[in-house]
Amino acid sequence: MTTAFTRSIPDSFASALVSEPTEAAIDVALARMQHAAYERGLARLGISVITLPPIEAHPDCCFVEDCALIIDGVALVTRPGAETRRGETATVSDALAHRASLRRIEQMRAPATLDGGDCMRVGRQIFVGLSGRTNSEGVDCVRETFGPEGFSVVPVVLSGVLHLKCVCSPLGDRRILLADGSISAATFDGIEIVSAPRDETYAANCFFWNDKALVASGFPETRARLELAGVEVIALDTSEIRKADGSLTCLSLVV
Ligand code: CIR
Repeated sequence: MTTAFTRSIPDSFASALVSEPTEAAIDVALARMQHAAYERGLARLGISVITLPPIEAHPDCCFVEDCALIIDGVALVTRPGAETRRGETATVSDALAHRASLRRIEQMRAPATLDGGDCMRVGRQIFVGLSGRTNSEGVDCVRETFGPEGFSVVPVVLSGVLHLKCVCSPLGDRRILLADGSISAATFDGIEIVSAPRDETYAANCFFWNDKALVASGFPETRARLELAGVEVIALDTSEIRKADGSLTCLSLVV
């Protein structure tokens, strides 16, 4: 059975990093309920969940996706772009060290920086966003780690978004969900695209697994397009996670 790590939401979550603060404060209790529903969603997809304990000193610690890139039994523990998040990776690295399914664990070193949210694997390609969080040394490190495993690494220059996967996410090995008006479809040559309308960009980040997907609720057109493409949608309320610039893939790390 596939396993995913998540991390509980700390009391300090209300001080998570945000690019544009929302008027309403984060409701931490509600965020915890949404996180629990997410974990149940993973279970509905047939994924067994291991929940890591929160780290109070790191308000963003529930966004475990940013701490490692794991593909086909190889893990690269990242060096997150935000300095305040760098202390999150040690315990993720420790947890990964106990997974028998991993045959290699690498550690990213300075000056490289990379957030897992900037990485999207589609088949044998890994698209990596060059963002405010991920630099070219980070992209090089992904290439050094996964190139020998037969993956090609495609840098994607981003502007105006936190992470690559804020505007797109994989739907298996040959298809992606991509927000209209974000990245040019030409970047994803040979990959089938299901588009999300521009005014539903947030929903372009979904967690896809075996023809089902966890999708943010409140985005009817994206839901309809996914269903038309044969994806069974499990809708989840992410209001509080979103206030901290988080979305669905950010909350787990599939091993
Ligand atoms: C941050 O700014 O780092 C967090 N508040 C949000 C991280 C979201 N992670 C992701 O999209 N992979």
